[in-house]
Amino acid sequence: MFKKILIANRGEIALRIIRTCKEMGIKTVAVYSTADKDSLHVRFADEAVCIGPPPSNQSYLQIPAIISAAEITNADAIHPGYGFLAENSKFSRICKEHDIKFIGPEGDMIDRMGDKATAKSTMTKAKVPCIPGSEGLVDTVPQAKKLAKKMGYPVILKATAGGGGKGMREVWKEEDLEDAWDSAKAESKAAFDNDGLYLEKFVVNPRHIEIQIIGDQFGNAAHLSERDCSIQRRHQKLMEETPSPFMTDELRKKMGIAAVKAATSINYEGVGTVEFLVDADRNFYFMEMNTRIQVEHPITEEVINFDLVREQIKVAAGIKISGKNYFPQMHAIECRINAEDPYKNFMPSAGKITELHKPGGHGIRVDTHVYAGYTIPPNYDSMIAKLIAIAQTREEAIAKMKRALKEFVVEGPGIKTTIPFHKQMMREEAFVKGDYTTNFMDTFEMEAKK
Ligand code: MV4
Repeated sequence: MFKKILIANRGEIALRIIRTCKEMGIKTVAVYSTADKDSLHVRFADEAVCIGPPPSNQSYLQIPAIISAAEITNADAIHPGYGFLAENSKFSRICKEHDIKFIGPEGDMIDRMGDKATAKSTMTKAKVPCIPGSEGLVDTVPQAKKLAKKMGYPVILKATAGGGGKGMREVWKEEDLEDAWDSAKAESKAAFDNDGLYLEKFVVNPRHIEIQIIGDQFGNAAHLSERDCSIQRRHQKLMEETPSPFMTDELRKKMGIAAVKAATSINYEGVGTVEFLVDADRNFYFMEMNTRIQVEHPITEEVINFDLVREQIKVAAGIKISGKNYFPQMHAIECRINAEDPYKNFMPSAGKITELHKPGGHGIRVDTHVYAGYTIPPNYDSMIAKLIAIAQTREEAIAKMKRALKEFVVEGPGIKTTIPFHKQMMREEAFVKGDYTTNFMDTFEMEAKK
């Protein structure tokens, strides 16, 4: 097992990883930017190294500074968390060159799944159901038009380097294809310096359901059931739940088998997520694979009683998995509490938290790095806490979440949070019925403040 892990991240996920390391008897090294000098991950780690000024491209994304910090402190592994360098193939390779274990897949695996057209053709070959569309990239507008005509509109153009909706365009009729092509190409060139596009049939009103998987270094893989992440706004997830209210035992088995096939076909090592789109008839299609621990991993942990970070560290250290699949025994819902004003288009707010009360009690988990007196820096993402409610049934989980949201107090000059949004969600008819798709937020409006 590793003796010392450097955590190349900040915020709640850095704390989350440090906690598991402590339980495993592994020493920890925090890295931090000057904006985070008073952060809990710095205080809770055994050692801490300042790696630069507040902007992340000068600190949390500075590979040389992070590698130096690992070498100075004699860390034998680096956990990248999520975001920042978590899916950076170059970083994974550089860690390896320095004899530091990157807790995640090898560089080539990250590249293969990071290029969406390559990932898709890999999965097509492995017989994982994929959305009908081009085989690999499309080179010209006439080619795209020909294929779209054959499949029928609507179609969608996607950047192969994309993800998160960048460089993506829906096309509903042939006359709109050329403009969509030009703007998708320009956008992906600017964002990723890669303008490769592929084309798919557009799935109308789908659900986003992802399967958590784990693979070891010996070719074994297993699934840990699904998370429903359909409630998103501008490709940012707002809340997640498991099991999905749309799921059936039969569909879970089928999607689980497909996700395990996806993982074993590429000899996947580490924890990962296979994202699927599910249509109204419960057809499911591979969309993307994430090669990292995800923000929403705690809901899976809570319904299967399994520490994903612990198992992630174990497989990175070369320990075999049992290979058994896990099925939900409970219901869990996560609300992402962001420092954003839901009454003002989710505009980010930063500043000092002067008053904080975290909810607790039976079936409530709060993953957060904030405390009373903490100043939210403006440099990073706005998530300040994940509030998770766990119960025997979905109805009880909603009741617990409602109760916990009412207990949660985050106050400070100018600080707004998404707590009022989540309170309203817990009363929304479509949510309460579990009858929602990725289009849910398109028509959502905040009720007037009382
Ligand atoms: C799609 C789709 C419909 N049909 N592909 C959005 C981000 C990227 N990961 C893929 N996305 C989508 N791909 C086809 N063929 C609809 C979306 C999509 C979406 C997917 C998951 C969650 C939220 C979404 C919001 C808008 C569009």
